Amino acid sequence: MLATTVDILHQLDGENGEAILISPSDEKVVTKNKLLQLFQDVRKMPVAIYSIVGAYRKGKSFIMNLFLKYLEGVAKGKTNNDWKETNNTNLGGFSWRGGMEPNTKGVLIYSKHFVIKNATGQKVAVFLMDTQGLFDSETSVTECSCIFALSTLISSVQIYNLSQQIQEDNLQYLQLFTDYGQALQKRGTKHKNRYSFQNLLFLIRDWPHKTTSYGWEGGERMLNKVLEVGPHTDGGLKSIRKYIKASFENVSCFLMPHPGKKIAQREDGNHMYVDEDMKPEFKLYLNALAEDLFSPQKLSWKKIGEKPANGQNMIDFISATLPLFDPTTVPTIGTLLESAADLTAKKVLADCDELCKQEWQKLSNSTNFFGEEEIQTKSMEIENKLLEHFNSHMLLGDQALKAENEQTMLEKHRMRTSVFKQGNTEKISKHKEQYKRDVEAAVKWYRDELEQQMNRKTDVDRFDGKILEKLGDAIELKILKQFDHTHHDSMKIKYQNRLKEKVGHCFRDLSSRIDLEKKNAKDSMKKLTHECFRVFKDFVQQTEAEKAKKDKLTEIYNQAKQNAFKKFDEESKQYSSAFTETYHKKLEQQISELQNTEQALWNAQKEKARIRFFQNINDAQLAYKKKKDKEEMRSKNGYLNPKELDQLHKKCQAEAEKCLQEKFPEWKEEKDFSSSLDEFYETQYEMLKHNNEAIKNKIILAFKASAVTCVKEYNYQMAQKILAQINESEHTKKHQAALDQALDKFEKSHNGRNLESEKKKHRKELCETIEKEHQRNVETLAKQKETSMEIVADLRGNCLQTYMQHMTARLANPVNDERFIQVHDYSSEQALLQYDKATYIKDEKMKNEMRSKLIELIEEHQSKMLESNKNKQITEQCVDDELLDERIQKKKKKALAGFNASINEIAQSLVEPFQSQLERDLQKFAMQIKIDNRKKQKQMQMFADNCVLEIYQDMQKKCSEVGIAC
Ligand SMILES: Nc1nc2c(ncn2[C@@H]2O[C@H](COP(=O)(O)OP(=O)(O)OP(=O)(O)O)[C@@H](O)[C@H]2O)c(=O)[nH]1
Ligand SMILES: [Mg+2]
Repeated sequence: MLATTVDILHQLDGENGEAILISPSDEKVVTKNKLLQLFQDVRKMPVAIYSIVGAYRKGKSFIMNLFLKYLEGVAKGKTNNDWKETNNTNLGGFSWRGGMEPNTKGVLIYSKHFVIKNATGQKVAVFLMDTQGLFDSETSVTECSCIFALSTLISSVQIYNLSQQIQEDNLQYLQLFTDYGQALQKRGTKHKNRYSFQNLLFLIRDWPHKTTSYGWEGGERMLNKVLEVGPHTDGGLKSIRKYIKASFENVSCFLMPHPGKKIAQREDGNHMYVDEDMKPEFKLYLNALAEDLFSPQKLSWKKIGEKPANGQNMIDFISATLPLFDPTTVPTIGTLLESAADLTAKKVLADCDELCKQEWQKLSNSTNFFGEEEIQTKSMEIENKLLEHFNSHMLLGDQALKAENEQTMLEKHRMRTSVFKQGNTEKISKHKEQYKRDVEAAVKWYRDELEQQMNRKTDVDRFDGKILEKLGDAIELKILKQFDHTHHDSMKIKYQNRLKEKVGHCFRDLSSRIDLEKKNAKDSMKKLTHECFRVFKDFVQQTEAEKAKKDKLTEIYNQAKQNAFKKFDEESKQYSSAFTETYHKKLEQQISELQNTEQALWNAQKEKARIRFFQNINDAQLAYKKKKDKEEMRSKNGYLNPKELDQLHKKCQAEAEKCLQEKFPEWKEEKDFSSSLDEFYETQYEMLKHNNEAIKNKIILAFKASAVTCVKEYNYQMAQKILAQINESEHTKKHQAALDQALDKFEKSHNGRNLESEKKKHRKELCETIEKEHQRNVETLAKQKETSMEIVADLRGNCLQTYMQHMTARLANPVNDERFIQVHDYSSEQALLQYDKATYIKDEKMKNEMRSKLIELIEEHQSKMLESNKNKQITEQCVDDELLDERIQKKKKKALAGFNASINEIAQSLVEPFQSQLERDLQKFAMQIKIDNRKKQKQMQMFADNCVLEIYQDMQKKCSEVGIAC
């Protein structure tokens, strides 16, 4: 049994560690204290525990002490072989010694840990564990199993210390111990590692075969060979190997050379350590092994539940594990024979179970399902096979053991049978579930696929039932084919039918959904069409007044239509144009029908209104004309300035519109009506303007005619005055009076309203004309005066000539003075009488002046004649009076003839232009003023006479210039 006390087996030389016994027999407190002592300092640090186990007296404690030495050396900074201090003969930590007697007792952990960083730099507390040697005569298989199992459970690395080779029994024991450990582990721990144990190192001591190199390399070769499962490997061995591989996370092997005789053959109790005693080869591989085992790369920490265990975890874990190995309750294992029998039984049972498992597995692997009877038959068959195998292999052990194991085997078989049954049932239900899932998946796929494909269709195709049917059939065919291909058992038909049924449901569901969708779509389109039509109607109604007023019917309809279709397009976006086309057309038709009806109605109304308008427009026009006539009457057909004319037109227009408004108030709302009235207004206004213009022309003509009349009258008056041979101042007075009279008459002839400028213009022209006439008259008067003086001079000359003739005639012969005075008086009287008789000289003043002058001349001639008479008296014989008379008469005749010829010639040339001028004027007067022709002619005659007089006077003057006496 394991040691029950804490033994400080060996105190290292001066070192501060101790080997602490871990025993299940300890009180909990003791164990706790020991564990605290061990792991107190590394409660939070991952822990690695290196354990060694194996047959007694094989150098386990020795090599663990060397590892301890190595670790301490490393801790002190020593490397390679330096750690083996040659002068130090102490090798301690764990108790070791030479001799045959077993030494180490129980499971011991060295209290001092060594902190080593692993490959990731994490600190790991390394502990070393030594165990009691196995297989000595005092240690039972149970104890061996406990030692092995406990140390393997606690450690992270288990070194299976073997001598010279790995024997089959080593493996069998290994299986036994690990099996035992696993069984206890299962009992006690809740932690589940993938592997039961972590690292197993086969450390082969004293490796004798030189052909295989020491160390890891040889160890690996050795291990492969041992653990290899060949075709000829015994079934039991195979299972051991598999078992080992399956139980340990990592299995490795290291071949150690022999340490040398001095080490191997030391005396009993000798634990003196001399480095030189070890063969260099041994030292070399020892060093290599220590370096590798504790290298950061190979450092292996303890795992609990797959997690790194720290000191605290180890306290808990070991505390929980130790009670499993309580000697009073721990399961016992018999002797080796018993164990062998047990092992055999165990193996046979395991083989039978494996066989059983395989048999049932074959059936399980089959896709078929089995009924109750079928399973019973199969079970019997397998049982027979198992019994056969059991009887042929269960060679060790007594009958009781055999019977017991046979029962166990059969029990296990029954258990497996029921497991199979359960599995079969589960398989059936799983299969059913799978079928159900497959059916569901297929149905889902069918539904999704059908829906997706249908969703990709346009709404028209989507609503076409035939397309859905065709698609549904195609997809159904596809999934049934797939289903048929996937399943190959008796259930298939049933679930295929179920699939068909569900697919049918699915199809009907989608079909009815699409039908509903179609119905909804149609309904919503109908509703939309209706709403859009309402939009159209509302817009038309809202603009009713506008429509009537402005004749915007088409524009309004277009706008309303645009609004309606805009709404239609926006709200039917979700549908294709192919689907909405029908409704679009329907809306169009509705709108068109309404539009036509409205248009017809509107046309009728319009026509009615037109008829009414034209019935009333005549009255309006009449009202206009009446007003116009009235206004014209009021203005006495006088000329109107543009403003007045416009006002008149507007008044008339207002009258017309008033009339229209009374009879047909809606007339303004119709553009045609107002425009036709506008045309009338325009014509009327043009006529107004034309008439006004004619009035203006008439007035202007009247102005002109009046001016001409005034000029004529002026001329007439002035001609009278001129003929009367008035003097200049009188003439000026008369001119002013005649001018005033003419202007007064002109002024009175027309009031000149609205044509003041024209009147002024014509008045000015009149003044200018009269002024010209006046100037001419002044000239005429001046000429007349001149002519009168000439005439008077001529008269005076004639009278003087008469005097002279009388004198000459009576004084042909010289007379006495008396006679002379008589003759003179008589001649003078005759001359003056002649002078006074001349009535054509109107200028009395001038006539008197000339008379006095005549008298003066007569007196001059009297004195001359007196003198001549006297002279005659003296020269009586000098001149014949008759001859003189004759000569004078001849000259007179010649001059008169010349005068007459000259008169004729001059008169002809001067009168003609005046005559034509007169004719033109008369014609003009006759045409323009339509006055009494006869009166005009008379006036013209007077004028012509006057002109003839002027011509005569002018001619007289010319005659005098050329020396012709008139
Ligand atoms: N042949 C041989 N002997 C060794 C070796 N290592 C140590 N020894 C010797 O074996 C003897 C037993 O050493 P221990 O270390 O006490 O052996 P143990 O396996 O711990 O023995 P128990 O504690 O009784 O199980 C000592 O005399 C050692 O010198 C080795 O590798 N080969
Ligand atoms: Mg020992």
